[in-house]
Amino acid sequence: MRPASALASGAMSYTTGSAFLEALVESGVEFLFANLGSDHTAIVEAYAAAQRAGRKMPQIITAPHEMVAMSAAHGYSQVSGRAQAVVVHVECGTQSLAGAVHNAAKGRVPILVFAGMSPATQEGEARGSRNEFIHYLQDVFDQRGLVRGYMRYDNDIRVGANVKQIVHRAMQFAHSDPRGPVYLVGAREIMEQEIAPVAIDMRKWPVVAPTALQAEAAASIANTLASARRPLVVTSYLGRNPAAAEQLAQLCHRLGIGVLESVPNHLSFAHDDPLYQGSQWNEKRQNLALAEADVVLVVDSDVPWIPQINRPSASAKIIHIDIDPLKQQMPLWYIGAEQVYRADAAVALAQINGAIDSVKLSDSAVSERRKHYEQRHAERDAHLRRLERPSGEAITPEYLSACVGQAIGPDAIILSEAVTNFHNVANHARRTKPGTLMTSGGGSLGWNGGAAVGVKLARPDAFVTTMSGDGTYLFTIPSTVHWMAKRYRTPFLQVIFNNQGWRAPRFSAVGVHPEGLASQGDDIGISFEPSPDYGGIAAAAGGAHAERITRMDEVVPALERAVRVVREEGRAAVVDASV
Ligand SMILES: Cc1ncc(C[n+]2csc(CCOP(=O)(O)OP(=O)(O)O)c2C)c(N)n1
Ligand SMILES: [Mg+2]
Repeated sequence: MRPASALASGAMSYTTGSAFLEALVESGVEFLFANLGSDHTAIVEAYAAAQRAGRKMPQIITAPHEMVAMSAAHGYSQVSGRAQAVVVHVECGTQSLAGAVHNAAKGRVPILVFAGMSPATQEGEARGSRNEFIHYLQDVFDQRGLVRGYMRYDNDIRVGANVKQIVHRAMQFAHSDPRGPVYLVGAREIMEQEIAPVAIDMRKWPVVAPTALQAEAAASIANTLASARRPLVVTSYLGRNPAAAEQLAQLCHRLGIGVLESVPNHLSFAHDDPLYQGSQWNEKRQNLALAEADVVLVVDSDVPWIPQINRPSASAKIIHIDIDPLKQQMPLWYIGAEQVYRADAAVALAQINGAIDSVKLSDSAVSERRKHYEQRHAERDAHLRRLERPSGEAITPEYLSACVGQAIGPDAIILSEAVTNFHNVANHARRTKPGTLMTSGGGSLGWNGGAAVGVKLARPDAFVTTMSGDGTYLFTIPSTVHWMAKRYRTPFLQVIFNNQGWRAPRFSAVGVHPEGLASQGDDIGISFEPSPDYGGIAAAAGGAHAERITRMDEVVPALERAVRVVREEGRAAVVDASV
């Protein structure tokens, strides 16, 4: 490394904080989702100096709540693949990131989180030494331990001299498979330390190249699929990489393979493709396609089935391809696969497609398989359309989901956090393109609002819609979300399935105690009566357009008004629908 004289010239004082910000710019960070505190003096000062000097900096996005900051970075990363920075206040700001840390880890979403640490001196030994009472209270023994179980990498910036290398190493972890969040901390005196600028050659900090199958493995999988009677692919998120979705479509069309999405967090296969066999969530029934398959290829899935309810037949051969086939962060995990491969889905599927060229295919077998799956697809489609039909006055989740899908069009992005209506969104919003339907990938509710802001920052031209439960809407911290949506001009449509509270905990209780007392309809602490004015919260915080609807005939006009407001007025809109 050589000193970069250009960086030093004219600098008032070049600190670890200055170098940290420069490293973010070098690694392509556009936004810094920030919730600042007394630990960030060096960063704030360096930022102001850089602005004064006209140097490029990430844009600061003020996030009044850390959970929303991290969810926004999560959304940004989901549609761009690129980690943004989240800056939070010492240990308590880290705790306020809350379940967004879980979501990023489980969803394998790259994000760089930085938190300061309480000053390490108290008598003025170095610039940044303790000068506020809070520095005594915020000093803890293991700040990184708060999130270590979720981070791909965590480190303490112990000296300023190599802070850039530490940031770039953290980013390598974040962007290399299995991707995910990373966490850096630095004490105030270290961030304030004056250092010599260091020039970084970004060609020397690449992401780890994707892993391929061994050539024999690709040929063996191609042969097994080609000679199967009922081959089925089960996936949950290979579509987060559109190239993998393309390869999957090619493979399935060529061989007549059905596709089942299990607890999908990214659309992986066009829902109108005749080979598409639907999705499975928490439905308490055996999936027919899974039961009938003799070869099941599981690619990129954390929960391909829930064996207590739904599983492949005992004689089915299971092949598993995943970048993290051991699920190293899950204490209990096995699916009975006979062949397991660690590989990138897009690379592996392209290899299998390549290997098919040298497999002798039986045209009649391929066309029989295709016909079988097409028939099943058509039956499913007819069934879904029957469910979507309006009947009576009340709004059904199926009808609402279908209407939303139509009102926003095929290119709009849906962020679904619909909980007991996850399957209704997946089944009836009729998405056809990878990238147009996603969930958080985790289970800590409250991602969708912040994520919508992040998705809009990454893709300003996209129409973004969130579909969530009423309970989940409150988990998003809507006052913060809608203030940010207004301030940063990231309008989106938020559709709420209002079923007067939390339905999922009742389902869970009844699932374990079918004849139990909770099943008998008593209030078990899950009702949101009296119903909050959900749209009113967003209107007060961010001037959002608010609609509250209770009848079937109100759905289409309300959605049309809301879509128009988002598109033409650039304001967010909330449609609170009683279901
Ligand atoms: C942060 C967090 N807290 C609690 C839960 C447990 N939980 C799972 S579903 C649910 C209810 C969600 O309510 P709502 O969004 O209204 O969906 P509904 O169950 O009514 O479909 C709760 C509290 C969770 N998953 N995440
Ligand atoms: Mg609810």
